[in-house]
Parts: sequence; structure tokens; C-alpha cells
Amino acid sequence: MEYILKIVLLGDAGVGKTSLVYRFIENRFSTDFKSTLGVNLLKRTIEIDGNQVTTQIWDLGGQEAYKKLRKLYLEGASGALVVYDVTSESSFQNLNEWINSFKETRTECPIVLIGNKTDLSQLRKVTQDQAKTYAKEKNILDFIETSAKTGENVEVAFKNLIRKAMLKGS
Ligand code: G3D
Ligand code: MG
Repeated sequence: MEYILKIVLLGDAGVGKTSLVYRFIENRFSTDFKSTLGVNLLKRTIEIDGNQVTTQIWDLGGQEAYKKLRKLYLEGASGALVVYDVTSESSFQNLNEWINSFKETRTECPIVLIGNKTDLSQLRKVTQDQAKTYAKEKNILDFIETSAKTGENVEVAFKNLIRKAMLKGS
């Protein structure tokens, strides 16, 4: 079967959304891309369980605070990667807003919660246990910690979400 899925990245500015997408698409980490305005659209076709899956990845390019953009951004999304930065308490506190607005618009669509920047272990502010407890409260079954810098768990996180979204869409 062939699938076309729209995946959105949500979370505060600076948590590493663009870096994660870049890592997933190009398998690279770049420190010198500049966040552009509006929305970035990227595509990657992968094979999952014998299916050809075209993922269209929507990344908010520096317009996280622009609420008017959000409806268009979320429309038709099959799933979301909701990202916080493990070194930023506030990015963790703000998850509620991102998750609620996704759930409002895309009821029943899968969410994978991502704690990014695990390579900065000395600066960590949010523990795994805190995040696990939070995910449970929010009924989110998938929580994973990543580093866009080292690439740790990035592929796993995307594929997890894509698998769930495929099931939902079929
Ligand atoms: P955003 O798209 O969510 O706004 P970006 O976030 O991908 O633009 O990343 C914001 C900053 O965090 C960037 O640094 C980027 O290099 C850095 N970053 C992203 N992911 C990681 C990670 O896993 N580990 C580390 N150590 N840094 C990360 P600058 O300095 O360009 O602002
Ligand atoms: Mg960005």
C-alpha cells in the first residue's frame, strides 16, 4: 500500500524541531541553518513494513508564536511530534498548550512526545520520570528522548509516529 502522511512538529522555539527534521531528512546536524519565516515543508519517502510511505513534514519556521498560522498548519495532519528541550523547564511547561491545540483540531491522531538535547546531560532540567508521568497524564503512549546533535533516537521517534499514523489512516 502507498501512504501519504502529513506530520507536524510542535513545541517552543529553540527546542530543536528544525534540527530533528534535518537529521531525519538528511541524516545530518547543521548548526548554521537559519530559521526562516513561516512554514518549512520537507518530504521523505521511506519503506515501513513493506509499505511505501511518503511523509510530508511541516516545521514551523520561527513562527511558533503566530497563532493564526496554527489552524492551517494543523489541518489534515496525521500525527504530531511534540518537542521540548530537556535543558529548558519552560519548554516543558508549555507542552500543554501545544498538545491541547493539536488534540482540539486533530482528535484521535497520534502524538509522540520528544525530550530533545540529551547530549547536554550536564544542563538537564527535566528528568525522564517527570516526562513519563506527564505523558501518562496526557494519555500519550509514546515518549522518547533524542539528540538531534548526535542523532540518537531520531529515526526511531519519527518511525514510531509514522507507524501509528499509518494504522490510524488505514
Ligand atoms: P527550533 O526549530 O525548535 O526553533 P532549532 O530549534 O532546530 O533551530 O534549534 C535551536 C538551537 O538548538 C540551535 O542552536 C540548534 O543547533 C540547537 N540544537 C537542536 N537540537 C539539539 C540537540 O539535540 N543538542 C544540542 N546540543 N543542541 C541542539 P543555535 O546555537 O543555532 O541556536
Ligand atoms: Mg525551527
